[in-house]
Amino acid sequence: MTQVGVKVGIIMGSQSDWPTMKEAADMLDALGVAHEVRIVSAHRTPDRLWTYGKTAVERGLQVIIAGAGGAAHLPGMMASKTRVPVIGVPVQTRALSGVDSLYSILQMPRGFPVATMAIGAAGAANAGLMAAGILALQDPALADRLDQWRADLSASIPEEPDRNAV
Ligand code: RP5
Repeated sequence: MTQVGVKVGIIMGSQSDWPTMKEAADMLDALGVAHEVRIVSAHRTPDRLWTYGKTAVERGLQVIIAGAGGAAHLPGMMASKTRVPVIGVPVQTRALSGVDSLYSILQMPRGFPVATMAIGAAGAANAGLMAAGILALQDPALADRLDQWRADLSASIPEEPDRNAV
């Protein structure tokens, strides 16, 4: 279903990717960025991938966050289908710890870039921040919220470690 005004699409290859990709959604929620969330698999639902990519521009999407694991072709295939910038999140896998996902997403051929994040939850959270940063270029209120979020994070870091922590 098309939602008016949604500029960020979060897509993932499987329901099993949600615990990771939720980090991106949570970050966007924290920054007040409307987004949609879909399961779009390069291998299991290729027609869905094609339609999503083909309609992304006309639907007003400005950033797509794509997470997948293993033979993680979703971000790259989406980048092939639309000029909307794609941020790739390598989901951590059990067999190869996500190195397979990372390489699958990172090694795009010249001409079709995917902005690849770190493996797993940190990468997904950073994808949300990256998407917000891109939108903030044209949205001063969002820019203020992002600046505040960054300042709050910096302020939360103690100058000295807790020596009793284990
Ligand atoms: C990929 O295969 C998905 O992105 C997921 O990370 C992985 C495993 O999917 P499931 O078998 O858990 O559905 O397409």
